[in-house]
Amino acid sequence: MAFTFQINTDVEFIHDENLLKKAEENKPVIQTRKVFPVCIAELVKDETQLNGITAKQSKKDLSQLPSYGWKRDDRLILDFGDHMVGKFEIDIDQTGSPMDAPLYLRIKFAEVPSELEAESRDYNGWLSRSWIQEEFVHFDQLPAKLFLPRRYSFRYVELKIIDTSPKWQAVFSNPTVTTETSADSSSFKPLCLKDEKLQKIYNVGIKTLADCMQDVFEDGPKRDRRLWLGDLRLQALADYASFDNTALVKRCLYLFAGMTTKEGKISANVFVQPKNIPDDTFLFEYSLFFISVLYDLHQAHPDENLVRELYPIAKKQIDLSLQMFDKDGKLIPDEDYPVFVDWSNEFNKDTAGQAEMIYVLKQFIFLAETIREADINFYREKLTLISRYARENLYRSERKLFVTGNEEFNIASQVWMVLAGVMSPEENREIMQTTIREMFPITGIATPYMYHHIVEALFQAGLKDDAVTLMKNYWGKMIDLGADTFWEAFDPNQPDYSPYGSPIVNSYCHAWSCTPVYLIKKYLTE
Ligand code: RAM
Repeated sequence: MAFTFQINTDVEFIHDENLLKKAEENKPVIQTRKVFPVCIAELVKDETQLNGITAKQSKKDLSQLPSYGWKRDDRLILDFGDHMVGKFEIDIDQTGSPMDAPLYLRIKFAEVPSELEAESRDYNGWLSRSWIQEEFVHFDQLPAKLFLPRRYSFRYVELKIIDTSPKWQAVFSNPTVTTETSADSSSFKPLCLKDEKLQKIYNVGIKTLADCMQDVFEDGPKRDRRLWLGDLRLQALADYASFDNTALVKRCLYLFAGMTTKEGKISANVFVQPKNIPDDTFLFEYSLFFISVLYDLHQAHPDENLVRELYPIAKKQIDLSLQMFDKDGKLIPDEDYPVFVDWSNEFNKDTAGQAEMIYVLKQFIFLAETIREADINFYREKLTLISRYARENLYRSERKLFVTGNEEFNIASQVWMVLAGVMSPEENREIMQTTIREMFPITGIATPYMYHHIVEALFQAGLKDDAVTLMKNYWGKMIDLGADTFWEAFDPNQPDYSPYGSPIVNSYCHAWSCTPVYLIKKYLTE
């Protein structure tokens, strides 16, 4: 894992108030719902489940909750039965002698059971420990209502009694979550699939997407809780295949379009609280994917006016990226504007980046044609040049694979060149068949983001069975390990792997993993 922080505080941004007003006009209504736990749970060891831990129903009966007294070191784990995003409250009283000391409580929210076993003091990862969903509260008087104003992402809530006093115990009642989402399920009809495993994958994908649909398409409701362009692209595709909330996609496009750098570059992510703020992080293809999101939206719901309105911003991304290609059409990577492709930095990304440019340039030319732009020959010529460079210099016909960097052959190069449609359909098929033969089972990839692109490339190359098998082996395995929503990171070869060294900061409901919703609808039902 080697995604690194960027600090670019000297970058100047512009705020286009006209575009940001449109982002505001497309602000979604947040739907709320009251949800109650399904049982009191306890943790048990289970090697078949994530990190070797699962939660099972306790002998304590939830309906009797107000009759139980809780003392020092007791742990009450409430299981809400499914993944929740929302605000938690519970009534607290006491039983026994008068309250001769305060109640001191620790409250933990966990998306998966193993988060409850991890102690925050042991966390030493590179991501902020402030993401750990844990609070400490004192109550000087009871009865009282505990209402936590923060929105949490969880299935389990643990109330650990740090102390009462030997004379009295705490009593809990009415635990409730008010869930929040901007996904409107009322008019959405989920797919019914014959294949049971695919149906489960699809259902969990829908839940993942819905829980990430908030004021913007968040990447993860636990973390980072913001709008990332790379995640948005995939969420929007899954959204058209399900809830079809186009206003939310438009809102996100306007947010990125309304806050570029002075030179016109789009940030990799933006914040919308306490006000609209672009992050000072830039990724080569995340900026370019602004074009892909606009293209995909236009495919799903043609809107020439929107394309015309956002075209200058789209064009700027292409123009800035074209400056990174030499006269032969070769991408010269810039470490200040890195090609992302995947979190791993253990492989060379130059060829994948070259392919991503081709992929987006084609979409850009389509958009330019849509609005009858006069001056697009320049871009057509660039597309020819960059594609020719890929075919003539990066393709090794004797191996039926693309090379990258210093004679390296990796999976990302093949996948992105296939998605970019650089070679003929027959050659694409050969490339993916060679990839399966030489690079499967996949190693060193831990993001559903990269797995998504591998599966889609298999579908595009006509290898439907292989695509379905990979989808089942990857997303299906998360379900086997207990997933209610799909995870930010998962390496099937080492299921316990966390990019941060501890599950407590992993996001177990992460947007870029919801794509089976799109893949199943597009490639298996249409
Ligand atoms: C992480 C998040 C986000 C992703 C970036 C690149 O911070 O998981 O979803 O897009 O990496």
